[in-house]
Amino acid sequence: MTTALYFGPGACSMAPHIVLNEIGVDYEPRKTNLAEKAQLTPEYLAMNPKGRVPVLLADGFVLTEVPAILTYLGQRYPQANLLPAGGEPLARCLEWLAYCSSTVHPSYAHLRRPERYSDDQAAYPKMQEKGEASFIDCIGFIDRKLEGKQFAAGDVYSVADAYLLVFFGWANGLKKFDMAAAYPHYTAWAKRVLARPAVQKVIALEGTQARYTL
Ligand SMILES: N[C@@H](CCC(=O)N[C@@H](CS)C(=O)NCC(=O)O)C(=O)O
Repeated sequence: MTTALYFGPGACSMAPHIVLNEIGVDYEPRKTNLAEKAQLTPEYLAMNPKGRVPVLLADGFVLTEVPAILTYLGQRYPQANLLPAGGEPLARCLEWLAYCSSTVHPSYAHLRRPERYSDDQAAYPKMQEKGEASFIDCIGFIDRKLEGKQFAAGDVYSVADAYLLVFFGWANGLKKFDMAAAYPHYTAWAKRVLARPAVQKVIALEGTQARYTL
């Protein structure tokens, strides 16, 4: 079975997209136009009934959910050294993956996808306002946690860094603040991550340069 990744440009699927490029594995990038609801076609839903990206096709099975895909790829390709082997570094890496998917991403979704959370359109503005505020709180938390750190899980770059870059881009894309002034530690870390050739390759492939220009 061909290895393939269904991704939406700039979406959370960018994290596994970066990881596939870091590993250097042969894969097919399958661009999915979320605005045109390509993730809701009968063919797509037959593959992933959740109607979301990312989807990884690899080793004869279909895998969804960013933390699962990142952990799978990290373990599957140990030579790439993208998942710490154990102890506190592995625990920290998994701690970040859980925080990103359970807290950071849903807060932003309240801003961008209020229809997921209420059928009452009158409730959207307040929900979006709170979602954005919660998301910005998360960005502040990430900034403080990255102070004095080379990478998220310790001294070595890992799958957690690929995931955290997604939210850096989303925060920068809000155009509400100067990231370097408001979030100096997150920005210093982002500069290290953005210097990686695999990361630049994915940004070019997805066409998201505007969000990652500092
Ligand atoms: N918990 C899922 C979230 C996936 C998700 O919400 N993906 C978004 C893009 S960031 C999506 O596919 N949105 C399309 C839609 O809501 O229709 C994961 O971690 O993979």
